Amino acid sequence: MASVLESIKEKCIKGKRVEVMDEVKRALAEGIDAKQIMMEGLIPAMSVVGEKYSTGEYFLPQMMLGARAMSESLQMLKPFLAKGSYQKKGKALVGTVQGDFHDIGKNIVKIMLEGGGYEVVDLGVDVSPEAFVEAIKKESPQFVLMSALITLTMDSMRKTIQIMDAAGVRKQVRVGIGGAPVTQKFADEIGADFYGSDAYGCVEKCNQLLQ
Ligand code: B12
Repeated sequence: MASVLESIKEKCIKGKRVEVMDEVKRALAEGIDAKQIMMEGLIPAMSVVGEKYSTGEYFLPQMMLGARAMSESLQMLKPFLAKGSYQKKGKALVGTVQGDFHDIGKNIVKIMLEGGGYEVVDLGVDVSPEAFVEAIKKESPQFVLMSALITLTMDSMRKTIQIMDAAGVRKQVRVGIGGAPVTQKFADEIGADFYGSDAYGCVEKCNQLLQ
């Protein structure tokens, strides 16, 4: 019989939202850690959905069903993932860059940071470079964290750093970037302070930089 984590993955790939949520509840009731449910059930499902879309087996509606099952399950896991320290260590702005509407990864980064004791201001998706700059002036964060899932929108990260520089706010903050197509090489190229391949790594990098 398939394990509950395999079942979550399979049902999420098929976009069966209600069934995925039932299985997530079952996993929690069995005492499986929320982080494990996310890392071994939901996130791998999104990779398979992406592969199926790339090969033409899935079209946009199927990709949307998978994403909805993932997002709603994430909401359910949020209280378990974010139950960390409540003493705020610092403030971070998070946002998906201009032209890009993918927000699942950005939302996980936000939840993990909150669980790690950070105050997070979520700018949402399709955030213009100017909106990042305005928010830095208004919120005075220590970190600006940008997410991109589309190769073409990675260039918005470069533009955002350039506009932060021109507005004289670049040195006030540490800039972290991530998202599936982003790499350390790209982070070096555009002058970001760090790259993170996952949300846990992001919290660790922020902690290191605060020291
Ligand atoms: C779900 C999904 C969608 C959903 C998005 C729902 C939502 N609310 O986000 C929907 C169906 C709406 C969608 C739409 C589109 N999508 Co889409 N989508 C995906 C899919 C399948 C999964 C993405 C995802 O959520 N992954 C799971 C999360 C958890 O992973 P993640 O985002 O990478 O985040 C993790 C890390 O990267 C990291 N991280 C993320 N951000 C940050 C930030 C920082 C600072 C740090 C440190 C770390 C970090 O931490 C996260 C957790 O550990 C991917 C395939 C894939 N393999 O990525 C395609 C994919 C990204 N989409 C793609 C495309 C083309 C599109 C569309 C243009 C399709 C269309 N024709 O309309 C539109 C985009 C419109 C737009 N302008 O944004 C392509 C992009 C191709 C490319 N390389 O440019 C992909 C790769 C599919 C494919 N194989 O072709 N999509």
